[in-house]
Amino acid sequence: MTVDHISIVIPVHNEATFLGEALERLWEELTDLPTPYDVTLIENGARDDTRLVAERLAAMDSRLRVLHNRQADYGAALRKGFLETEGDWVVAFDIDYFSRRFIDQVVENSGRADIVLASKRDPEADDRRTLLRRMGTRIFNVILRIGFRSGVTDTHGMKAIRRSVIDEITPNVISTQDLFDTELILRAERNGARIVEVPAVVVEIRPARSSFVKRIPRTLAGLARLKRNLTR
Ligand SMILES: Nc1nc2c(ncn2[C@@H]2O[C@H](COP(=O)(O)OP(=O)(O)O)[C@@H](O)[C@H]2O)c(=O)[nH]1
Ligand SMILES: [Mg+2]
Repeated sequence: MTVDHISIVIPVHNEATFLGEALERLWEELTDLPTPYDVTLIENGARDDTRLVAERLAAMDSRLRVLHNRQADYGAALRKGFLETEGDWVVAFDIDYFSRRFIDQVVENSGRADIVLASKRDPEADDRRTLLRRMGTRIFNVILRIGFRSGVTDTHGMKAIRRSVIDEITPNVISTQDLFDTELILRAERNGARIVEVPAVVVEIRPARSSFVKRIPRTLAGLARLKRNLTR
């Protein structure tokens, strides 16, 4: 059980009106966390004042930093956050989905894991999202298991990754958007990384904003591309 410093990275996009309240909740969750930590928001492609709001909040709080890119891309934001932080463990959260319990589980498992995943498919998970989204998670996982012979049950939730794995694997990842982290985990798994899954409790603190249905064709095309790349 050795974690020296946790870097929390959170991609944000068009979150100007939600950011202040969400960060209040995050600070509350992190109260008395014994492990030193910092939080990095990575904003890209926002059409609202997300960047301004984020920078204003960061100016008042030494725990918080903001990174920025022009093009809207969730995966590119994660990549930047992973590469431009320094903690020996990186934890990836969404701005509407994070938990202190998960960080405690990361610390507890750090002696036997290189990656810790919060799995919505764990038998003890409590996933309170809509039926459509839960079905999507299930189908996505069947594709990973059968199409990619992966043993993990969920690559899309909260995750923590050891710095050495990030340094080794990230340069090879080509997927962007929502497949970036999936590819990183699949590659790490093939590389022998020790992956521990813990049950997720998913209660999003606001309704999902991105269209689930619109994401399907892009995700399927991305998976086909990934399959070709990984078998090459
Ligand atoms: N930097 C960045 N963050 C994004 C982008 N799209 C979504 N996000 C962030 O990713 C997280 C998940 O987005 P959300 O809309 O809740 O999607 P969900 O996966 O359907 O719940 C939130 O923190 C968003 O602000 C993007 O294009 N760029
Ligand atoms: Mg969400």
